[in-house]
Amino acid sequence: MAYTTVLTEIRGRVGIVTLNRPQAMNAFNTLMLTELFDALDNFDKDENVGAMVVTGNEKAFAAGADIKEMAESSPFQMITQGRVELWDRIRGIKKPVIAAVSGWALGGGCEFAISCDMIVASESAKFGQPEITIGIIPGGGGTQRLARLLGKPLAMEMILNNRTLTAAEALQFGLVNRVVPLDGYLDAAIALAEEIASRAPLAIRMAKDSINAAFESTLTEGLKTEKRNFYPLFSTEDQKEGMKAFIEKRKPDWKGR
Ligand code: CO8
Repeated sequence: MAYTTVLTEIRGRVGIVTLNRPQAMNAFNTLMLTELFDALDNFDKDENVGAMVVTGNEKAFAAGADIKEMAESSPFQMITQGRVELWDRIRGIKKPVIAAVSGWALGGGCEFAISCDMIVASESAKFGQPEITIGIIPGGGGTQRLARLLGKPLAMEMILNNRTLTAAEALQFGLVNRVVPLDGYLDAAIALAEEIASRAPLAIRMAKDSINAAFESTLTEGLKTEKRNFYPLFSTEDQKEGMKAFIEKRKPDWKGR
């Protein structure tokens, strides 16, 4: 597929999408968002892909929504053009998505990164929600996800007062999985994705769905979702193979069925 604002490649069983608007600090215009989610949807359907990595460049993961594109918009246009809804497409991706973040992850860039399933950051990564400085608030889920991930006081400070988190702070507060030197962050993200992609595909899918339920529901509802995802795995060849391989002291050969 020929995209103009993202680059795609498959390495091993990992689908990689690179945001590619360096002249605009990878700000998300409508085209880049559409191409990003089309690429992720295609990888999601591709049996040769087990996990995905989304990255930017060393200076910027993404500096948010494209301010120039929306500067003159009315509320009516913001609604009818469906730009805000585009961000929700990340919730439809069933395979694990890892954000490999270096440099700025601001506004929608931070919101997209925290919508992914895991984040591997370079030492230079910086996370922030500067919308308040341009007279708006986050619209891609930042108020909800940061409050859940970081708690109220820090989410308030980031969103109300443009507090930026360094990579070290993001690690300390549990926003990212690991911080890696600049020259290795992308390889580290791909290695993590490759490891996850080597595991039983259906169980990975059920695990992601179950963990996400923890952010959507009460404990009782979430536990029901976990059970709904747990029992059907006993009808898969991979469950039989996984347990047999354990007993026979060998590596399992996953079939994804
Ligand atoms: N939108 C459009 N262009 C941008 C953006 C952006 N978000 N960020 C940077 N650029 C452009 C600059 O305008 C500049 O272009 P030009 O060379 O034509 O002047 C180019 O990228 C390089 O940027 P700088 O010269 O500013 O580079 P610096 O290294 O000095 O600064 C920063 C880098 C700190 C990243 C700075 O560019 C900046 O602060 N950017 C804006 C960050 C921001 O406010 N983000 C929030 C945007 S709003 C948002 O994300 C809301 C999400 C809501 C989701 C739903 C919406 C539909």
